[in-house]
Amino acid sequence: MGIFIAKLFSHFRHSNPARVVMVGLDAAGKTTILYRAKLNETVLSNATLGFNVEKLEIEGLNLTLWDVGGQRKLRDLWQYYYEGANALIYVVDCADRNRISCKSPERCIECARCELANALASDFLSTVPVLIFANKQDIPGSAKPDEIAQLLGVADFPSSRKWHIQGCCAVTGQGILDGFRWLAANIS
Ligand code: G3D
Ligand code: MG
Repeated sequence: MGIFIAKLFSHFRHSNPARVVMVGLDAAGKTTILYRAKLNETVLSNATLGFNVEKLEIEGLNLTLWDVGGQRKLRDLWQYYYEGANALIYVVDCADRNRISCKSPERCIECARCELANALASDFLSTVPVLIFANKQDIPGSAKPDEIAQLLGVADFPSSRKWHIQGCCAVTGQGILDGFRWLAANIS
């Protein structure tokens, strides 16, 4: 009986890949992360004007990873990708200190902190785990994951929210697999 259930479960895992949506400001490194995870290569990317999507298998987790363009005029479109999402990946350029947090009491449409808050306000994302890639750790002076936690205000997340900040460098791949391991362990 146990073996039957395990087979059934693995069948469903195989046939129903998790839907993972990846957003973040333009030039944060989303497309570089997508192809690092898919091909283990650095792929030269132009600004993503729509989206890129790839099927991946990482740590036994089958997923469809949507990399959605992050330019300002495209961010209103992020909400259309959230329905049915099983997880959100949010990518931050830790070297671009001017755009991490605006410190304004109002939500702006310029900084990573406010755009993350806008995203997490979606009903479709209310219960999904959030993996934050603190990218570009190779650049001297970039904010470390602890500082990113503070700048993004993760302490204000509801206690029910599963979240993790993973320092990484998409061009070398450092930290990327660790991030997806956390996702595989926390996605339902
Ligand atoms: P986006 O998809 O979020 O818009 P991209 O971002 O993946 O297109 O990356 C934007 C630029 O940042 C690219 O450089 C890319 O090589 C670079 N980049 C991505 N990740 C890292 C990283 O971890 N470290 C460093 N140093 N650079 C990174 P170009 O020059 O092609 O614009
Ligand atoms: Mg891109």
